[in-house]
This record gives sequence, structure tokens and C-alpha cells, in this order.
Amino acid sequence: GVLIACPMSSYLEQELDKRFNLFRMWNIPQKNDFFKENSGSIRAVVGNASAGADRELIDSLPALEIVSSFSVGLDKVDLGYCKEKGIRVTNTPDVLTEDVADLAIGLILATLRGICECDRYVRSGLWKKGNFKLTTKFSGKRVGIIGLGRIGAAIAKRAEAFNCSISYYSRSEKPESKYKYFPSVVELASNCDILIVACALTEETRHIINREVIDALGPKGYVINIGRGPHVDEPELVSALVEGRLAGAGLDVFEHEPHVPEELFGLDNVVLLPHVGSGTVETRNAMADLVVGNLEAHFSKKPLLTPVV
Ligand code: 8YV
Repeated sequence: GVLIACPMSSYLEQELDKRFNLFRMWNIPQKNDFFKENSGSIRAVVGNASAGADRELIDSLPALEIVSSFSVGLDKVDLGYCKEKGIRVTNTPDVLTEDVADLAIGLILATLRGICECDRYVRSGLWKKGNFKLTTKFSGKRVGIIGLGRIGAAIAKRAEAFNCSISYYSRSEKPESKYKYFPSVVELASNCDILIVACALTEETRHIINREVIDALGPKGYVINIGRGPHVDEPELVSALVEGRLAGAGLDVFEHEPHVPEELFGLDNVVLLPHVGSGTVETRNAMADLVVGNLEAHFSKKPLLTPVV
């Protein structure tokens, strides 16, 4: 049996249904009874960015062999505990890199050029009463990227085409990279106009955007987050935006999503997206194929396609 943690892709469910006895967690009213009856037969969990496999779920599934996540980020999977228990873990890297990097650029342009605000302006008939205010140029700006992994590097490549100078922060300098390295996020923030979060969420990167970083970025600076909500100290970001200590923000993720702080709803210098970085038909289907491919490889004792643990 395979347990899927929450609805994530109908194509994925269809492909899992073809191959396995699929249990949909959200369709189970009496969780205790269900686990008593079926926990011995569930050998795999499929999770995603919002529901993974924590210690509690792992402990209630004694036959669990593999967690195949429909995401590249694995912050909702207890990796250490999986390792300890010999449970394999896979994710969906590479196939979503382009989409997430594309969306990061989209968020930058939407935020600096006021694209969403422009659209609201036209729809509400305001164009007939005057011209839209001037906005901020993106080309040539200094872009700072936190995390120069697959996604960070793909964002950098795109920003290069906009004649941006690019610098980055990561745990260690990447000697093969042509971009400028800063050994701290505060130094990176002090030396860029647009600060982009593109790293994994871990204990070390939680609240990596804090008050000090926001102050270093300053009132002409922008924050773009396509990583995870908890990368940002959200109340600090909100007050900086409300008080004008930051020029704007483009956010695809939130600390307590789908809850979004209502103070942001009235601000025109922020663009708010519902965690759609990888959300294209092409990419979500490729992610689903990887989830299924990893499970098939595991159950036929072949090497996993994208193993993490
Ligand atoms: C989510 C993501 O998985 O890959 C990630 O880490 O955050 C997204 O691709 C998405 O919510 C799919 O359910």
C-alpha cells in the first residue's frame, strides 16, 4: 500500500492508482482505526511541500520503506529519523528548476514594474482618468541570491540576461562560480538591490531574512522569496513594508500558508502568489513521473532515480 498525504496532482493519483493500493489520507475520517487496520501494509508515503512525513507519521507506519516526495524541498520530512530507521527518501529535483527560476524573474518584474497593480488599474477604469505612476527598472540592478544550488544558479543565469550584476551567499564559496561571494547574508543584503531566497529550509536557514538583513537591504531594496515561508521572519517583513523601510517584496511562499498576513493586502508594492513556483502542467506531470518512477525502482529493487536518503 501507498499512503498519499494530501491532494497534489490528479495525474499523480491516477498513476499511483494504476500501480498500487492507494490510501488517500484526507479521505480517512477515523485515523486511529485506519492505522490500526492498515499500518502494517503501508510501505510508502507520498508527501509534498505542505505534508510530508514527520516522526509521528513514521512511528505509526512500522512497514514504511520509502518516502517519495512530490517536491524538491524536504523540510516536511524528518530526514534524520528516516536515515536512522533505514527509510529511503526521494524528491523531485531538476524537473522544476526552470519553472521556479522563471517565476522568480516574473516576481521581480511584477514587483518592480508594478505589473499586477497596472492590471488592477486598467480593469478598474482608472486609466481613463490619468497615467500610471512611474515604477522601478529591473535591468542592470544588483541581484543577490541566497543559495546557489540548482534553482539559484538558474535564476542567476536569467538575471545575467538582464545585465544584472550577481552575487550570492551560501554556506561555502563555490570556487567554480563566476559570481561574487559574500560570507554573510547581511553583507550580501548591503551590496544588492534585489535579494532572492533560493535555498533549502533547514534549522540554519530558518528566518535567514530577519530585521538586520532587511535593514541592510534598506528602503530601496526588494525581497523575492521562492523558497519557503519560514525563511523570512514574516512579522518583520510586514512591518518593514508597512513602514516603508523596504521598497517591496515578491512572495510565492508564506510562513503559515495558505494564511497570508492581511496587512499585505492593501500594499501595492508587494506581489503575492499562492506557492505556484513549480505549478505548470508540464512540470507537475514530470514531478509525478519522478515520484512514481522512484517507487517503482524501489519496489523492483533497482537504484532510485533521485535518492536523498
Ligand atoms: C511543491 C515545492 O511541492 O518542490 C517544492 O519544494 O515547494 C513545490 O514544488 C508543490 O506544492 C507541489 O505540491
